[in-house]
Amino acid sequence: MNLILFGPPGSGKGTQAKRLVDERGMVQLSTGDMLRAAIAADSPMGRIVAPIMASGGLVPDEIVIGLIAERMDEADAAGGAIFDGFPRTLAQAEALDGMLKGRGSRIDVVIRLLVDDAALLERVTGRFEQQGRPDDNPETFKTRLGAYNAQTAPLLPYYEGQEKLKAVDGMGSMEAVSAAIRSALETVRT
Ligand code: B4P
Repeated sequence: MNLILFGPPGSGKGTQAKRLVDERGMVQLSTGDMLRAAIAADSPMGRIVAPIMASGGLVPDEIVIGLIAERMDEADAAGGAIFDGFPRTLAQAEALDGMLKGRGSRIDVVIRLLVDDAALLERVTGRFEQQGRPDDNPETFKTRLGAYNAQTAPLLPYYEGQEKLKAVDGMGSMEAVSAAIRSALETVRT
């Protein structure tokens, strides 16, 4: 099964992706984690993306599409992938569909995590205080939420048109959200 975890920044995509990996043995493909690893390694690409991420903007499509393309073999080997934080633009969604089609595969379901803006701010502020991730400060968070609303939320009709979208209440505890995702996945035919 290939699934997309979809939602605004701080909605719990990464948190739930890791739980799904533990439960189902799928592979997590997180563009956010890949970009942070490139920054930590101080690679040429990391140096390009660091200021973009720190400002709360989206990294150029060609960079994140390239990162996902490099990791598609892992998804094949694991029998499916959890796309976490990707796609975030229509160009990324179309590229992903093309890559999967070329491998005789497809997205089976898009899980949309519903969390209100006040709870998002509370979560990322909490993480900022604990971990100091530069893009979690309240000002940058506003930019990230703006990017989500302007560039990523317009993908919802794309997946609705493909009848792949399932909304899940993301406001509960991590366990409650995992349980809701589990029930949503039970209804997916692959
Ligand atoms: P990401 O790394 O994808 O980060 P995110 O959207 O903030 O996080 P996520 O929704 O995964 O939240 P998490 O589980 O961590 O992106 C970071 C940046 O990378 C972007 O702004 C962009 O610049 C760049 N980028 C990444 N992918 C890109 C792409 N495809 N195209 C262009 N640019 C891209 O949870 C957040 C916090 O909430 C944590 O502290 C967690 O513990 C807490 N939490 C989670 N679930 C909770 C729950 N149920 N209750 C209470 N707290 C909870």
